[in-house]
Amino acid sequence: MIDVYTWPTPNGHKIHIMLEECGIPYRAIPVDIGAGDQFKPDFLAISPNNKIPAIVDADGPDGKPIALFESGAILVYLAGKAARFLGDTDREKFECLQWLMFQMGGLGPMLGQAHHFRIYAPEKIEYAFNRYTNEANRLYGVLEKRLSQSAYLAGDNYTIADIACFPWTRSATNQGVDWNDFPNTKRWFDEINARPAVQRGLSVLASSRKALTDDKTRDILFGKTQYAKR
Ligand SMILES: N[C@@H](CCC(=O)N[C@@H](CS)C(=O)NCC(=O)O)C(=O)O
Repeated sequence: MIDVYTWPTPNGHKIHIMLEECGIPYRAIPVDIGAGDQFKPDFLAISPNNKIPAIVDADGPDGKPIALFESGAILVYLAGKAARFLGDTDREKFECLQWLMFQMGGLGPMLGQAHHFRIYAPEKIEYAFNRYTNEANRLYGVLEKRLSQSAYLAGDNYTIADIACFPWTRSATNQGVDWNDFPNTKRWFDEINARPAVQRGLSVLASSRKALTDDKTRDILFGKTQYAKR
C-alpha cells in the first residue's frame, strides 16, 4: 500500500493518475495546502520543501518503507515499481526522461507563475503578466512542435512524461493560451483526458478543491506563513 500525501492540484494529479494507470493500491491522505497542513512537522519530515505530493511506500525497493517527495522522482519510482510508462526501449526511456525534466524544470514552474500573476496576484503587474503569458505560449509551442512529430512526448508510447505535462495543460485558458494555436497539443490533451484512469486520478480529493484566493490562504501560500523561518 502506498500512502500519497496530496491535494487536487496539477502536481498531485500526476501521482493520482500514475497510480490509477498502474493499478497500484494507494491511500490519498489530504494535505490542505490552503489551510497550512504542508507546514506540519510530520509532513515536513517526508517533504522538507513543504510541498505536495509526497509518498510513503511501505514496501520499498529493499523491502523497507521509503518516503519520497518531488513529483518527477515519484513518477520515476512508480514507473520502476510497475515496470510501465517509462518507454519500451532505452532510447524511448531517455526521451521520456528528457521530456519529464522539461516539465519539472520548465513547463510546471513557468505555467505556475503564469497562473500566479494572471489569477492569484492581488494586483495586475503588467510586466509579470506579459512575461509569463508569453513564456506559457512559448512552452506550448515547444510541446506543439514535438507533438506534430510524434503521438506522445517520448515517441509512440504514452509515458510518465505525458502524465507529468498533462495536468498542467488543463488550465490553458487561465495561462493565457488559446488552444486554436496548438492543434496537435489539443489532440494529445483530448486523447489523454479521455483515458478512464486519468479521469479516476482527476477525481481524487476533487470535492476538497477550493479557490486559493482569500487573504488567509494567500498569506499561507504566498505571504508571511510561507516565508516564516522554521
Ligand atoms: N517541484 C515540486 C512542486 C510541488 C508543488 O509546487 N506543490 C504545490 C501544489 S501544486 C504545493 O504543495 N504548494 C504548497 C506550498 O508551496 O506551500 C513537485 O513537482 O513535486
